[in-house]
Amino acid sequence: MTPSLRSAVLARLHRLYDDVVPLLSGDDPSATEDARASLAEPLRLAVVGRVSSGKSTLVNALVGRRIAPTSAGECTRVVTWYRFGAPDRADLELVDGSMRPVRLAGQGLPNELDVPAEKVSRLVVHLASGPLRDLTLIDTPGLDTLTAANDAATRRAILGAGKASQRAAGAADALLFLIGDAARRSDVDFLADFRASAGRQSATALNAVGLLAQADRFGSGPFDPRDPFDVAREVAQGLATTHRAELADVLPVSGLLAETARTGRISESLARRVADLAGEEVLALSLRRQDPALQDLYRFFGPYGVGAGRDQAANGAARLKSWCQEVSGIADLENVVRSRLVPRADLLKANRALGVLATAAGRADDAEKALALVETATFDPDLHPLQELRALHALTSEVPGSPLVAQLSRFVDDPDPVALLGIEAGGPDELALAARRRSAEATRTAALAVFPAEADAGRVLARSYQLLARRLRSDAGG
Ligand SMILES: Nc1nc2c(ncn2[C@@H]2O[C@H](COP(=O)(O)OP(=O)(O)OP(=O)(O)O)[C@@H](O)[C@H]2O)c(=O)[nH]1
Ligand SMILES: [Mg+2]
Repeated sequence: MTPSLRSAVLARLHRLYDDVVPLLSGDDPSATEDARASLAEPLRLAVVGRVSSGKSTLVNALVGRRIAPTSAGECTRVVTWYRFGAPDRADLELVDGSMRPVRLAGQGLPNELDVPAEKVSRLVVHLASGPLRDLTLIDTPGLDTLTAANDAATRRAILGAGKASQRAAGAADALLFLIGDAARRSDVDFLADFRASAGRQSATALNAVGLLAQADRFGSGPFDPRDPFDVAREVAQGLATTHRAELADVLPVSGLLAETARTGRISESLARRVADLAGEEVLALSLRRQDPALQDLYRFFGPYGVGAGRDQAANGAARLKSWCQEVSGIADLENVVRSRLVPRADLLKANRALGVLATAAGRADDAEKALALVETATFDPDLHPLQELRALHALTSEVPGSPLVAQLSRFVDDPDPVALLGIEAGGPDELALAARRRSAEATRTAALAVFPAEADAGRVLARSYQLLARRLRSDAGG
């Protein structure tokens, strides 16, 4: 999508908000105001999963700093936003609307807040950390916890308040969803709710990336000859296939090894202590897990990292650090975020903002009028890129092998319309003719398609080519 198409999407949405918001008097404006404001912000990526699944550890790895407290017990109690900003600071937003600063203890947040969690709506942390420039990370309390209030806080923040049917969508544009060795029923229900939370506009799976967290703990322990990451990769592939409709992908990661590598934990002396364990037999080493003198090593590297990291550590801290980073899988995760989510940020935000407005329009006094405005905008050429995104999501989850996936992806991601037509060069008339031909082909594909998602994608694509032909002609002054 070219920058001008992107700004046309945003401009059309602002016009729609201008038209619809006056019809919503009497409705709580916070969700619509927030969705509109988010159009000017970086992508909001929420990290969600069960209690102690490793969410905060992963957030630290992604931010490159040990900012979020982590612990073996239930730890994160309030939804915490990590945004770009200087100087570093943290503020609690309380339910009553007031704000309260939080002192950053050393580098990180304090383990305990001096306000009860139920009085907090969220904690907002500003950090001058490079990765946050184009990404706001949202760490959440665990789902399915014994503490129902924590689970509820996450659902409110990510899915929005109220009953599922009348919910204003929550605040996240995309999700990293941590799963264990198998997705439980409740995980799948949550993901289905996330899809539904953006309203009927969002039949999507591509904005929820699954993570098989703590991949270093897979396999059956120190005597298992298989590498835990190999086991995790296999499990992840199975889960990705089973949950194609809910998750864009499932990637094995070790948040712990990534956090340890990236937050300055590995000094030369620490590496030497790991290397000194080189002579230990597997059995002796596994018995030493309880040794108080080694507790920090096990906390930083986990049993797999200590065992397999010994040889690496013999070559010094830098080698141990890069090994931890490589095996952790964090680079693959960042690659997915940087190549699939961040470039689509405007579309994902616009899609959510449209969904939020559509939900609110249904509650307006004159709902018929408000919904008609939304409907008209939805099919406006300026918002066609949202149709492309929606069709691409449905197609990728239902018919991933379809030849239309590549074509639709190019419309969504590729800024060069000439490249889209697959011809080297030509005058505007020739290009417009090629675009019209492609449109006719897509219409034929739609007519012959067996799967509804492919038929829909063909129709959307036919219009994409037509709009492209129109733009090429108008660029040429025709
Ligand atoms: N071996 C291993 N341990 C991990 C990994 N990630 C996290 N842990 C450990 O698991 C425990 C929980 O990690 P957290 O990051 O606090 O988990 P969380 O999901 O934020 O937990 P809550 O905030 O309580 O929901 C901590 O003791 C971490 O050190 C990992 O990738 N590998
Ligand atoms: Mg946590």
